[in-house]
Amino acid sequence: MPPRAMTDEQRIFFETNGYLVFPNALPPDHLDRVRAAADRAEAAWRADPSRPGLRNPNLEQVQAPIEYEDEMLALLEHPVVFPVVREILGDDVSMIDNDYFLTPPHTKTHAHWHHDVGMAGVYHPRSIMMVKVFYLLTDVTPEGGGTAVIPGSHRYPTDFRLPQAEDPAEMPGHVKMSYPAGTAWLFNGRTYHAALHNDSGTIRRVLIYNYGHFWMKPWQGYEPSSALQAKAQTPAMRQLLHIGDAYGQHLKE
Ligand SMILES: O=C(O)CCC(=O)C(=O)O
Repeated sequence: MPPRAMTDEQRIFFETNGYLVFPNALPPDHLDRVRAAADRAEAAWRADPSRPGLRNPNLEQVQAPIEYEDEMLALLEHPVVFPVVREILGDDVSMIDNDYFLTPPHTKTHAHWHHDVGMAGVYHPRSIMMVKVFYLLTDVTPEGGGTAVIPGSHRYPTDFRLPQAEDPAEMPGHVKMSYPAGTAWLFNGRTYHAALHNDSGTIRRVLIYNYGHFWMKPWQGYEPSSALQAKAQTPAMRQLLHIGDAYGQHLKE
């Protein structure tokens, strides 16, 4: 059993709001390394249009960046953020999907209000099924195309009627996750969220790591390759990359 990762303040904030912010999760030297790796991944992705990911005017998606760069793979096990993800989800934590999103300047939203946990056939309104972590690689200003969340919406009943908003920024009660580069933040996958319009002149760059339980399959297109699995050096990384028996797998230390 590892030592508790979350402070009482974090536990109460997360339970109440459904999200949590980690200022300076990537200090300047780490941020430089991750940005350099992200640039290399982006260049490889642009050079080969057969590589997976959206190439839309309002979203460019380098799909599964952990397959491109060890620096991206290592972030799955971020020394501060991952222990918190594990504490929230439990010892059977695993990777569901991972992306590098680039939101071009002066573009409309690519994602209206939604939450991530809509699996049919499972009644799970109070279970935490997924936790999604965002690492900001650029400063995200309030008008810079960042994510917005509705605090506390992870507790909405499953039939909750969300107001319709043409512009996601018209949603009552939302908060904008605009923070400096190097910030990480996460949410309970049931928290309603949207991408806001990018009304700024700069690209938003963000890495997104989604975690669930080991018995859940990775999202299609994010199944770790055998080359990636061969890189797993720690029990946590093996579990994150879906190495093990489907049932009974959990971290012990
Ligand atoms: O680009 C964003 O900030 C929104 C991402 C999103 O909606 C998602 O990952 O489910």
